Amino acid sequence: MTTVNRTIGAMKPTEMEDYLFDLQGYIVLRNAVTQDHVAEINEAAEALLPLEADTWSGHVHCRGNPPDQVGLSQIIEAGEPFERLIDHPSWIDHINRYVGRDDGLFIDQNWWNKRGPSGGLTLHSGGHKRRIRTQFRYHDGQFRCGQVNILLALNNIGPEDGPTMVVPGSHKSNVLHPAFTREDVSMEAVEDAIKVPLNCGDAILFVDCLAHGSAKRTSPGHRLSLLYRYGPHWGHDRFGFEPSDALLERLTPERRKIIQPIPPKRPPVLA
Ligand SMILES: O=C(O)CCC(=O)C(=O)O
Repeated sequence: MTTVNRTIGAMKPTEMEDYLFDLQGYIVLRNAVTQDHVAEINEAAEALLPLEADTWSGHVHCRGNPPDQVGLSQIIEAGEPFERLIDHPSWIDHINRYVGRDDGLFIDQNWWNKRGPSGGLTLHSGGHKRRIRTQFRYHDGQFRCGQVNILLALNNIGPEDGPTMVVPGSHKSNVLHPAFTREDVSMEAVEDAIKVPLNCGDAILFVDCLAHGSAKRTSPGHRLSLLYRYGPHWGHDRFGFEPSDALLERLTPERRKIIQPIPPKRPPVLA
């Protein structure tokens, strides 16, 4: 697998990254986030636990099957370490380029995920679906993708730790992957799906129409990751979550524009 090594900081997509993203539908950003920043993220997320499924801690919502499978939606509300990721210099130029700079950005889902043994995700997505929301598009020298995901590894995610798995190139497929027609769509059984192991602080950037999922974790302990899904500014939140007023007030103008690109337009409140 070709990956591009980088030092943390403002990084424009390289020609090779553009090539690989177009060809494979994903790239790996090594050392995207510092270990100190990762520690702050995990500490802030763990401080919200334990939570029962379908309960809230402030504006953060818990889903899954705690304590072993936990998804914290709207984790962006949990403090500055999450706000810093919105326009993180390790990927914001890539996101702008692959979503399409003229379109402006919106994050339509953000969550922190803790996954214990046997946790995994079956095969989903694939170019054949031709979904607009998650589409891959390149036209006249410009990428215009509907949803580009950053999945950040918050601990080491090796081959046995439930890594993300992808079918490289499947974002352009016209034909259904035969695995979709079988009952068992666990990723390990999907022909030509590959594991993408990540070290703590690495991120995989992928267009959501890439056929993907994740391997079952066979090692003890938990996989920790964070997912921000970026799309064009006219999108809306996948589950209907809305940013709190407090979050909107404390964000920088650049970050607020990505969290709420179009503020609601309402008549003035009369006294
Ligand atoms: O958790 C993973 O490794 C994959 C995430 C995923 O399937 C998704 O973003 O739809």
